[in-house]
Amino acid sequence: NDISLIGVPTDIGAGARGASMGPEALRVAGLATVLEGQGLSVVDRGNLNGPANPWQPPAEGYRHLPEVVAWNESLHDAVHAELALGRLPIVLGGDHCLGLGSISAVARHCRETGKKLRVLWLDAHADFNTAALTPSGNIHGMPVALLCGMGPPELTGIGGTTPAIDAGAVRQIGIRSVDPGEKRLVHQAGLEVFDMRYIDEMGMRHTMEQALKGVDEQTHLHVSFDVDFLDPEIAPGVGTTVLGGPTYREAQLCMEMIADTGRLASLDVMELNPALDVRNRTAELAVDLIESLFGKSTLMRKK
Ligand code: DIR
Ligand code: MN
Ligand code: MN
Ligand code: MN
Repeated sequence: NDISLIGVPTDIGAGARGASMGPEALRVAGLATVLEGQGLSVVDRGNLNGPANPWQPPAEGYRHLPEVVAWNESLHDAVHAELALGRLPIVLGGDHCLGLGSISAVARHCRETGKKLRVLWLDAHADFNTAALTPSGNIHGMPVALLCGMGPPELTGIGGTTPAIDAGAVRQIGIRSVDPGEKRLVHQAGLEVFDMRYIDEMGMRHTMEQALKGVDEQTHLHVSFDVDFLDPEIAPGVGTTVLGGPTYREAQLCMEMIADTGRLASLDVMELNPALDVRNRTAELAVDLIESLFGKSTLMRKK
């Protein structure tokens, strides 16, 4: 598929300012050129517009709820339009609250085309908080719960169907920071989580085999890549670093095994925060990994 880049320059759902600069940092790191180097055709749609970050405290459990609604509605429409054109959208975040707008559009597209949705959520965090459970009010800690129908209707209703997705469509990988109440909800919802302990014990290869089990020709595979998935040693440019993430080699294998399915149909690259980065190295790393996600390999691969 031809690729469309959609920049979403906001940090409206985050606990630190700066992810709003993520789209430009990814462009500066050469994302479009690298994809073109893989033989892909790329169009950069530029950035969406939306409300500024008023930097307010939480109101009834949510920070910036109306602004988060506005950004996500706009992203939903943009992603859905690209999918309807038969293109592969790459969302350049922006904080991870935008996973809601992006994946609700993917889910709607799947309903319209009879595809089977599989979401790979690469993250240090489960992003499964609710207003009642959140320690911060930051909505970037809530998108998976919102997609599963838990939250206020102005968010859970984006895309026209609540819940937007079934928890059974999600596989979380790399998780190592889950809040106490969130932990109970993850268990209750039956989310399939491959946490760092699982990856330590079983290895990334087995982890990805499990996470990709059942993916076939009818599957729309969506990857929501929170850059804090990666170990902070190699990826310092994110707002909420958590020690003990996947190494460079583990992350490469993860991306390569996704590429091998040939089913990747949409992608989010979220939480990159250039204000916290070191000479754009985290953006460059993200681009390097995305190159592998779109099929770069060292040698010729058997099809
Ligand atoms: C924490 C941090 N669980 C919260 N969450 C995220 O505030 O809900 N950081 N997603 O990236
Ligand atoms: Mn996240
Ligand atoms: Mn995270
Ligand atoms: Mn590479």
